[in-house]
Amino acid sequence: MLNTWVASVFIGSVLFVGCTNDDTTVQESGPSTVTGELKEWAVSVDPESVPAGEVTFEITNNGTVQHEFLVVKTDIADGEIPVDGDHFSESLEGIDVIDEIGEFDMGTTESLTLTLEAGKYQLVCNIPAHYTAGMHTAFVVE
Ligand SMILES: [Cu+2]
Repeated sequence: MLNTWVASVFIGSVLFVGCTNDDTTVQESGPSTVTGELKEWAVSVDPESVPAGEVTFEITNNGTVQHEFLVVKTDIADGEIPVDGDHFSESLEGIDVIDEIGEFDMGTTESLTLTLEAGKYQLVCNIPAHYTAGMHTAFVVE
């Protein structure tokens, strides 16, 4: 019964898109916003999973040096992407770098909006030595 109800709400929101922005009951299937932080040496985001579709990452560099933010689709376990020297190759088999926020300054926030399909992801910084130092976190799109 609940599934039928959710489906009809969703269909209704598609038919009347733009007219029902105050309807919070469709929030789970709508665009998602993920806020996150980069610092030495960690990546943290909230929430850690979102429904498939449009996702906006709002990422703040709270570190003391520049960092970057890569969205990587991969089934490889968090932190286990094989590195070649001090970082991993972004054309490595088994990973798909969907997009990135290039290196940006400490104390600033950058945003990145993507359409993500279901799967396992890692959110990482691949500046030399940063990934192996701990700048990665698992992320799931359902
Ligand atoms: Cu970094």
